[in-house]
Parts: sequence; structure tokens; C-alpha cells
Amino acid sequence: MKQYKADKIFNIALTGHSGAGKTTMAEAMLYMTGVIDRMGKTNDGNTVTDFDPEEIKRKVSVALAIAPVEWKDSKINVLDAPGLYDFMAGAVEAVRAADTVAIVVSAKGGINVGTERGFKFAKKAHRPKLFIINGMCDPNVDYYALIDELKERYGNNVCPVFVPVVEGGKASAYINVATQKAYKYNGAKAEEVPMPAFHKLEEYTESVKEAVAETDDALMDKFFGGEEFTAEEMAKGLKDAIVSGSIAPVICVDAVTQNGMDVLLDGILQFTPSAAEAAAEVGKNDAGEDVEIAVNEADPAAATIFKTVADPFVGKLSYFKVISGKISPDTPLINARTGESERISKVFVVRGKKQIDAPYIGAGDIGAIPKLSAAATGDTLCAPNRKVTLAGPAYNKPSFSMAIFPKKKGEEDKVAQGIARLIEEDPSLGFKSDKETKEMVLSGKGDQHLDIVVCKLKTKFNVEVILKKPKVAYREAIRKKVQVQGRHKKQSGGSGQFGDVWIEFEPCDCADLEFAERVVGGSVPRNFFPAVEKGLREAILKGPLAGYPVVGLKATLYDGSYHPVDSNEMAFKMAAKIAFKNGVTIANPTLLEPVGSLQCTVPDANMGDIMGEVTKRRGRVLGMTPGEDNQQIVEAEVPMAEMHDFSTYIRQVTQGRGRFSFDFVRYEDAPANIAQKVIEKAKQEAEE
Ligand SMILES: Nc1nc2c(ncn2[C@@H]2O[C@H](COP(=O)(O)OP(=O)(O)OP(=O)(O)O)[C@@H](O)[C@H]2O)c(=O)[nH]1
Ligand SMILES: [Mg+2]
Repeated sequence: MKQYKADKIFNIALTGHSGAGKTTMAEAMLYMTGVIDRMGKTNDGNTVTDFDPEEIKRKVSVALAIAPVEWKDSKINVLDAPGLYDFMAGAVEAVRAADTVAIVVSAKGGINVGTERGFKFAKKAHRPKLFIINGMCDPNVDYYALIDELKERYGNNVCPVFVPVVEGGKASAYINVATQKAYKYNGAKAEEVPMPAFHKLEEYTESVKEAVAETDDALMDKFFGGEEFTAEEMAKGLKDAIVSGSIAPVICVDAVTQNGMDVLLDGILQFTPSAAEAAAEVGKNDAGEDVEIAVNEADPAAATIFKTVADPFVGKLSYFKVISGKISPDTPLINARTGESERISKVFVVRGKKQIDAPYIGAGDIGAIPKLSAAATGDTLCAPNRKVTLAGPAYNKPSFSMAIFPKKKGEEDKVAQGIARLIEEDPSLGFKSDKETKEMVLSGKGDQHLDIVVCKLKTKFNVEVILKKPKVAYREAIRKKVQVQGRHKKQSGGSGQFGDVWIEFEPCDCADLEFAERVVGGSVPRNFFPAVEKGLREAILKGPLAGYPVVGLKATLYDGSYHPVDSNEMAFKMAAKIAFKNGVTIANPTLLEPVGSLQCTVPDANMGDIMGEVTKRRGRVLGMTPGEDNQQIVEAEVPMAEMHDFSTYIRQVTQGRGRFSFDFVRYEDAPANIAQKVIEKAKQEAEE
């Protein structure tokens, strides 16, 4: 592929709901630009950008894929993002690398949560937005109502520039509102036709003109003076308005028949900013100061790694976007995070799964490097003489956790190693070994997200796993003050073992154990006190009820006895443990459960559902406050044992609009019925 300069490079992310037609649209662009000679279909598993076996199997995009195409002497890097909530990480990466965010809306499916997410991502990243309404073959769709709804939702800056004239459910012609020309399509081919009667023409024309007028005082005067804009004024005004974000144009196409796809490709070149205009960034130097990184091939190199593929068969591939300079095997580079130099053997342009050798990747462009062992997603590669850190993709926190077990005993390490590799590819996953519950816990966005991990562990790392509801880290405590003896005496053969303590146990406000002594007359010699404390510290790790750690315990050693020959540290440690066992069992032991603080943002309409659900999950609502965009923020405290599938619930009831955070706050007494179940289960497990 030819090398392009930044003013001829356009990086555009396709976001929007699952099934809106993003992958099909990328395919249409590849077809129209001559890269492929037949369009593949998602359902047939033969598209360029859904090439992963998991994508082919599921018939949806799972990860971000890139399709560079050449159109009219420019290069468009099409970033095909997954639309499903569970695979949001791919959309986050796409937006990170993009200079413009297109939000694809299915004409049939209409505006939904995927549309909202794309719009929010673009807004947060301060990227120009472009709406693409896709699919023209449905007789039951009211396109004009859909455009009105877009305006209603996202404001009057939504501006239709390429729209169909729909007759009998079919597009009889398409109108370019900016140029006031009409076209008929035969597949990808457009033929200009006389302007047909179109009831929306005046309204749409006015809205485009108004948007253009607002970009410049002189144009505003012209507009109010009733003068027509020239074609140049119109084109420049539209671009200025889109780049500044004052309008979001709407382009209607049909990806399957390629109707309007030429206008979309032209529109990207004409109306959206090139990398030269939009890819400049502000990074940070070592002192934490802002450094402006201009898009200039002659400057020192700076590139951000926005995606990693870590495949045991194909090897590791780091995708990057160059902001300044050039990246090639001849470029001396360091990793800003580690400070170490990074050796580059090759650079590629990647199209779907295909790697195309390139001499270098220049400022504003996107490429990939194989086998960068130490680099990770989010790292910055830069010239040693200008160390700078660029922002990485801003992934959302995982909200759904499951315990993960190998089917074959003893393969725990294999599971952990495989997951570590998969996290390199998808840093939005979480994984930890819970020391307390002795479980490995995998976290992600939802069940489909985790299911991908399960499948990839099998196909790529040859280890089969099962997921289970994770164990809850309960605690135990006592509620009564008691005084008990712990006596350890053993006489076997030569030297004996003797330790004898009296300890007072009582509840206290401390984290785990507070140890004190008030021994008089040396009944227990001072040098054995540390052994007593050590014994207790070991003992509290396993409570008497269900084997969970005991917390909030004060232990005061107040009496005891010793033997001048047989007493030693070990014997007193044992005596302390016996005292613990004797003491806590009679001190009204109780099971504590972790309680978390929930902050949940949902549409007004779902308030009632959430309040009911919190109660159902044994929680208490603490308050509600109105948030932005007709949303309410519910604050509550809920036992953590009840929350493991809350993300699934929230998603279903709010159709994906709700979000929440949930963090541990404290331990509270578990209700008797819950405690009983936990204790019985622990007993059963101990017996097994
Ligand atoms: N009739 C019609 N069908 C379309 C069009 N675009 C896509 N489809 C169909 O819609 C389905 C989903 O299309 P995809 O391109 O996979 O959708 P996507 O937006 O990539 O979905 P995710 O990858 O899950 O986010 C496929 O069966 C397509 O054939 C279109 O322009 N017209
Ligand atoms: Mg897709």
C-alpha cells in the first residue's frame, strides 16, 4: 500500500449498536475501493473485519478490527468496533485511535443504547461525530421520523446531508442536501437525476444552511441577506461545523447494496478532519507537564499502543497510532513507561487479519509491530530525545465476576497463564487469586465477555475451565466477654511440652486482633508473651463457625503457669490456640457478611425496578438524586453475596442504559438464616 501523508489520512471509528451494520459497512468500503472483489457477510463468517474464530462462530464482532482503504488519493483507516456491551473494550480502543467517530444507526433498529454509547464515547473523547443511517430495504421504516428522533435526542445540531426519497418503502432517489443534487443508484453506481419532489427538501436545506452560516460572520450576513452560498462556502462551512462539533451530519446509506457508500467515502474526505488536522495531542513529560505533540513526520517519534493481540500461534502484535515522527525498524524508540528501548523488527499495515509489510508508519497513520515483548496496550513509544506519555484507551471497570476452575485438577497455573495472555489482549478483563476464598476470580463486562475467555482458553491455551458463582469472603466475630484456659501438656519420651494460659476474649473495635497482657507475679514468663500472641494470630485465621477469619477480637493474657524445663515457645503457642478454640466457641460467635455501597445510575423510568431489586437483594436504599439526561442516581448498601449477577439484571431492565459502581464498605452481622446456610455449607465442604 502507498505511503500517505497525514493530510491524506482519515481515521474513522464505526460505533453503534450491535447489528447496525458496521462490519458490513467496512466490507462495503473494502469492496468499493477495490480491496476485495466480493462482499462477505457476517452471517457467512467471511468478512474481512470479523475474522476471529469467536466472531465467525458468534456472527458478531468481538474485537476491534482495522480496514485501511484507499479512496481518491487518500487513505481511510476504518476502525470496525464491536457494538455489543460485553465487547465494549473494542469500541474504547477504536475511539482512542480515531479522529472522527461515526455512529451507525440501523434504519430498522432505530436509536438505542448502542447509539447512545457511541455518541457518549465521541463526546467524551472530544471527537467530531457523524451519524450514518444504514439499511434502506425495509418498507416499514419511517426515515424522516428517525431523523427527527435523532434531532430530538442529540439536539438541533444533527443535520441531514444525504437522505433518501422513500417511496413505497424503497429509496427511489437520494438527495445531497449540500449540493442540491439528486441521484439514483444501481448498486454502488450513482447516476444524477433531476431533483424529485421531496417534502423534506426545504427543511433539510435550511438546517444545513443555518449550520454553515454559524461558522462565519460573513456567511451569517449572507444567510440573513437571503443570498445563496457558493459550493466552496458550503463545503468549507460544513467541514468547519463538523470539525468544531457544532453539527453532526447524517448520511443515509445501504451497506449491503452499497447505495450511498460513495457519498459516505467522499463525505469522510470532504467533511471530516484529516489526521493532519485532528490527530495532534497533548502528552505528559517526566515532570508531569503538558507537551504538545504536533502531527509532523519530521518531529521526534511519538506513538500510542491502543490494542494488542497476544496469540500463542500468531504471536504478539501491538497496534499503534503515530502522532508524530515515523515508526520503522530504523527509528530508535523507548517505551515511556519502562524507560527501556524497544527493538522493532518490522512494521505492518494491518487489514483484518492480513499483515502488509510497510517501510514505515508515518504521523497520523495506524500500523502494527510484531513481537514487542515488554510493551502493553496504553504504552507510548517515543524517541529517546523527547520522552512523552500519551493517554491510553480509557477502559471501563469490570462489573461481573465469576470464580474460574480448571476441569482437570492441577491445571490452575495453566489457567492463570492463559488468562494473563488474554488480559494483554483485553485489559478490560480482571483476574485475581483470592487468598481467602482460595478461588481464582475472573471479571469482565458480562457473561458473554467471560464466555469468550472460556472458549479462548480451550482453543488457544488447551485448558478447559468452568465458571461458578464466586465464594463470599465472610468473617466471624464474638459478641460476649469470656475468660478461658488453654493448657498444652505432652510427655513423650525425653523432654516434655508444657504451656498453660488464661486468656480473656472480648469484642473490640479493632481490625483483627488486639493483644494485651496483665500477668502478675510471672505466672507466664515475659519471654513467652510473643509466642502466645503468635499462636492467637494464627488461630484467628480460621473461625469456629465456618472457618472464616475472626475479626474485632481483643485477647488479654492474664494468668497461666509454666514448667522450668518443659515450657517453650511452641508449647505456649499451642496453649494459646487451645484457649482461642475454647473461648470463641462460648463467646456467642457470629457470622459477618461483607456489605457494599452501590451507586446506580438509571433512567427515571427504572427507578421503581431498582428500588424493588435492592430490597429483594436484602439491601437498603440510602437516597436518590437526579442525574443528567433524565437519569436518577440511587445510592444503597447491599450485602455483597447478593450482587454477583447485578450487572446482568441492570442491563436487562434498563436495556443497557444503566450503570453502577459497587465497592466494599464494611462487615455486618449476617441474618440467622443466611449464616446457617453458610455454616452448613462449610461443614459439608470440610467433610468432603
Ligand atoms: N438489509 C440490510 N441488511 C444489513 C445492512 N447492513 C447490515 N445488514 C445486516 O445486518 C446484520 C448485522 O450486520 P453487521 O455488519 O454484522 O453488524 P455490526 O454493526 O457489525 O454488529 P456488531 O459487530 O455486533 O456490532 C447482518 O446480517 C447484515 O447482513 C444493510 O445495509 N441492509
Ligand atoms: Mg461487527
